[in-house]
Amino acid sequence: MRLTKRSRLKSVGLVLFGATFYFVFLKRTPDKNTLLDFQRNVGDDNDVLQLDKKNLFDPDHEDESVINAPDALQNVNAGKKVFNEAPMLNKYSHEFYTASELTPWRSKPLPSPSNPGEYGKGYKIDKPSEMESQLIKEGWERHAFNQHICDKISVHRYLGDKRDQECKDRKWRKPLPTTSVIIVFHNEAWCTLLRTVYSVLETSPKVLLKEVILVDDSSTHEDLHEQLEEYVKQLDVVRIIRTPERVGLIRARLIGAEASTGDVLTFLDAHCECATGWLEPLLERIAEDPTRVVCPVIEVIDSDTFAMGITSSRSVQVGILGWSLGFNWAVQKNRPSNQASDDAISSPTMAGGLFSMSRSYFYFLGSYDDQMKVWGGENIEMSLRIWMCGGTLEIHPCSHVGHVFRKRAPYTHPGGTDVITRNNRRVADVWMDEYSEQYYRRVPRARKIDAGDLTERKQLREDLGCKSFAWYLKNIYPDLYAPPKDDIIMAGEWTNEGKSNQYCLDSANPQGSIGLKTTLYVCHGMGGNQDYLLTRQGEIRHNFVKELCLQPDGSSVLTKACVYPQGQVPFSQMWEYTENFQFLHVQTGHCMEAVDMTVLLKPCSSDASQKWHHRELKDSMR
Ligand code: LR7
Ligand code: MN
Repeated sequence: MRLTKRSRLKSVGLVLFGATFYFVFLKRTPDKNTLLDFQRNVGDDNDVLQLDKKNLFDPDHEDESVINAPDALQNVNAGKKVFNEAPMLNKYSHEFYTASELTPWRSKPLPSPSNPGEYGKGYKIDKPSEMESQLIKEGWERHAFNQHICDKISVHRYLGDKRDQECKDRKWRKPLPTTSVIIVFHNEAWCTLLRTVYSVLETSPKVLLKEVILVDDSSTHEDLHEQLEEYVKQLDVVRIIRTPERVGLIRARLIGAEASTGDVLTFLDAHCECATGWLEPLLERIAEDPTRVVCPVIEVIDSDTFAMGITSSRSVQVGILGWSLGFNWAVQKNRPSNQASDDAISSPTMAGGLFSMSRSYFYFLGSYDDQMKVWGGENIEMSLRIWMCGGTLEIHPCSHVGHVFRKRAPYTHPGGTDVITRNNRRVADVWMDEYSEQYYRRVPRARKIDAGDLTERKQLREDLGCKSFAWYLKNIYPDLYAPPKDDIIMAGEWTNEGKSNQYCLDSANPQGSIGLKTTLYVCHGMGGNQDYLLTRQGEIRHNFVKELCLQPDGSSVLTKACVYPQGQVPFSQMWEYTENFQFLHVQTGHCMEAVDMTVLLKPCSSDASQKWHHRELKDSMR
């Protein structure tokens, strides 16, 4: 299982590698399909937001990315301006909903196990006919997932109830707030959109579901116009709102929120599937404390087979961020010992698409930055804002919602990559204080992009009396390490003399995976995969999305989790940059050598392929 996932990720890397090659050598402007692929490899700042997979976590495997649980689990940091709406539930609320009171808005047709995809199983066509192969191909092109398979699976499919027993046994306290479910989309496939809607209607208690609001962000696909309008008429809690022009997912969500009337806003992407009992845990947490923002466990729906599983509580991953402002997943170690498997888990960041938040708290906290366009950045912005301004961000292990993870965005990105970088710059400039420099170091070209007017968002931060980014680092995400200036001996890219200094050390690791082999790639001066720090402690650190350290395994040079500053730098991660420009590995006494397009650890020699020269990054102000 693990191996297949790993190797699948590797093959994704190769595809991306190809896209970059295409761009760098043919100097073509990337078109809409290669745009995101391009960013991922050269190291733009939105790479991990479009993770193709959420790797399944194996708690017994030491190589996983692991972070420490913060000490502060609760709302420890109320800002100056306090949100003082009384919670709906208090310690005297002892009444529970009965099962029949929680009857879903619509009942699910009985599943027939022989139907494709039932019980969350994947579906594969063994020997597709020529015509079928053509359909499959067209589906992938149009939606970046296997639409043909998606169409074969019932929009009512039953996922089974695979929750942990503790979750199944839970009773939910009364009264819970109502929610509006807001689903924004641009050119979504009919099968995923409708399955998202039905899964909401067929799993959400009628008493809790006020409405489902579909916000069509100016889709051009014909079926999403009258046909959809007609179709949803039969589902009387579902409404469609159309944006006047393509406004991007952030403003589309704002439009949906404005039109909604429920106590709580619940956002979902348009290719999700809610599992039994997903809503009650989210709403109960908010009813107890309206400053909690609660995410379900986001399950992977395979983009090829549409298989979907359920994660058990002990394997739930939380959201983190890297200095390039990319989002990623990690497992928390040292979870508080009194934490039960049906307790919410606090999370430093959220993926962004799936969460519930009290409507009034959403507006109290400044909703979204409406100057952010199309896609990206808003999830990190909101995560930082929640934590720094007095709220709590958490994941409830009893709430499970699937999401189709795609390898590329199937839609156009008006404004190209600059728009995403601009969104991220707005996050860095408003929320990161002096640490914004860490972002600019990773994404040097961001300095040249105009972030627009930030006055309002800075004023919001001031008005809410939010804490500093340093506070966030210390209390919420202590594992995001920024080596102090004095510890950095040299930072930038490393060219290889044997390759005429045209090729650089390259992690080929846009997703921050652990255990990948270091490679060579044509120097691009843009940081990202080619940004390395040599530290006073002797480490070669690399952080594009995650803090990683170079550590050999046999003759390969791998990116591994750093040990310092939690512990001493191990000999296996200690390097010396010699006066002959070699990277000497202290433990083995061997040197890094460029061999073809790879980097290997070899006995030291005076060969030019072992000479590495430091070069500052383009656009860098250091
Ligand atoms: O211009 C647009 N207008 C839209 O309405 C672009 C997109 N959209 C819609 C789109 O149809 C979809 O329903 O917005 C929704 C999200 O877009 P995706 O599915 O292309 O985004 P994603 O799943 O790749 O990206 C994640 O990060 C985004 C950053 O802006 C959003 O926060 C997404 O909601 C978010 N998705 C998730 O959190 C699901 C888990 C993925 C992970 C990790
Ligand atoms: Mn999505």
